Amino acid sequence: MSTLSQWQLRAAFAARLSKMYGREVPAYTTLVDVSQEVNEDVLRAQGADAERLGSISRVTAERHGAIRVGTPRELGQVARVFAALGMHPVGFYDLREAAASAVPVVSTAFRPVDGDELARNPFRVFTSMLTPADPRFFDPGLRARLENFLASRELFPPELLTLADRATADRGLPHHEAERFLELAVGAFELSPEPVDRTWYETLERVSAVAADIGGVRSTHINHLTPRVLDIDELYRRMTERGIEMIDTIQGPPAWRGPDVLLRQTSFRALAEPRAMRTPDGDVVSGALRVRFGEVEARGIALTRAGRALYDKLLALVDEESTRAESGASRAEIARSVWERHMPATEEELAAQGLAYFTYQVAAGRPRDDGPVPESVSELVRRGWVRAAPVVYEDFLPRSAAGIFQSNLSSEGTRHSEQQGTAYDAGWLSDAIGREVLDPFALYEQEQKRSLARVARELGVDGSL
Ligand code: OOG
Ligand code: NI
Repeated sequence: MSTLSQWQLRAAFAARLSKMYGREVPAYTTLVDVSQEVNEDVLRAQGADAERLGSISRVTAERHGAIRVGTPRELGQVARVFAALGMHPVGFYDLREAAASAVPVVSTAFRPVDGDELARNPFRVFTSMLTPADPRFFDPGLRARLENFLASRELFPPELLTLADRATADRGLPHHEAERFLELAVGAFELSPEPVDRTWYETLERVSAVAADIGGVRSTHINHLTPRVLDIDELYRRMTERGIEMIDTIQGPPAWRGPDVLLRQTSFRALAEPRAMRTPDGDVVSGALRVRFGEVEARGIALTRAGRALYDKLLALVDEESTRAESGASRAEIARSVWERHMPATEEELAAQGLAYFTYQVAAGRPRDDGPVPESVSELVRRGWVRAAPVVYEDFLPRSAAGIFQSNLSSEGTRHSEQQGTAYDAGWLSDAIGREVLDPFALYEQEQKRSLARVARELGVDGSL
């Protein structure tokens, strides 16, 4: 009897989720189709260069999803389901701080962590948890009602969790159990037909549309599923041409002449979806909610801590120059000019200044000079002994994430900023879910270091590079 390994489960889960979401939100299918057209065109125009940040088969299958849960307990259960798929919590994002309007959540991303696993299938899920204890959003009365409501619901059937734990322990599942596991896992993220209690939903909506989406219903659902595209500016143009109204910006780094770094994302608001509503008299009526949307992203090179600090500094500079904006230049134009002044414009410069991560490999057929082996990485690369390949950014950006949340909300919500927020951090999150939330920088660095150790070994260099 055949067994599905964890990556096979992950790939199957991502594919089935995609099929389900396409049924639920047809505009998602359009987005996937247009992304694929753009990717094929880029591949045709650029050849092998188009695959520097991932093979075309990886990029074509690549998706991230977003889900939202209410409690540490639910987050712990999500972590068990994703652990079965070889996905681990990486990074801590505090979206309560990252935007002007109210987003009462903290988040992490579940994803594969090692290179081979990412190459097989890089499926990741941005996962947010509501923060009812934060007094800036919830007064004590509402907090208590919300926590009671959340404690009484069950998002994941026990059978799903049992199968998940078995898959984790055995690193896979036999065929028929895999089938059952996938069915239950996809089902857990489907939109529920159960009527929504309208009064309760609206009470939470006054605080935040995200709070209502999470805590106003008795189930969870996938919020969006995001394909990866190789040219997001072109994608944006083609979607707009098709009459799909995109949000007015592409979040993240600007389009510019230098290397693509980190992550660029854009989105559109999905249409309202019919949802059954229960009125205060107990009648069930048809209503509509507009909470889900479409998003697309382009991924670039992972930046080091120093590179990220530079990115954050440039973001602040763009903000500052945009508020001054005497010239009437658009934010995108200002961003491009800021980047051209301050961001190194080649991969070599990014590497030399320690701003981005690369893996290194001894070049096949390198020039056979008789001199001693160069001792620095940059010299090895310059003289053709070693080749550098950029490490792709596998994570998210808090400011962009908050922008994505925000641009798709119909109301601003309320946040009482005079109050002190509850403190959450990666350590708190690790304790809450009973698993270590990994540091993304450490993961990239480890990959770079491993490749350098291999190069040193192959070239017979003493010590490390
Ligand atoms: C998550 C928003 C963040 C991204 O790609 O940055 C996100 C959500 O809406 O639940 O998905
Ligand atoms: Ni997203």
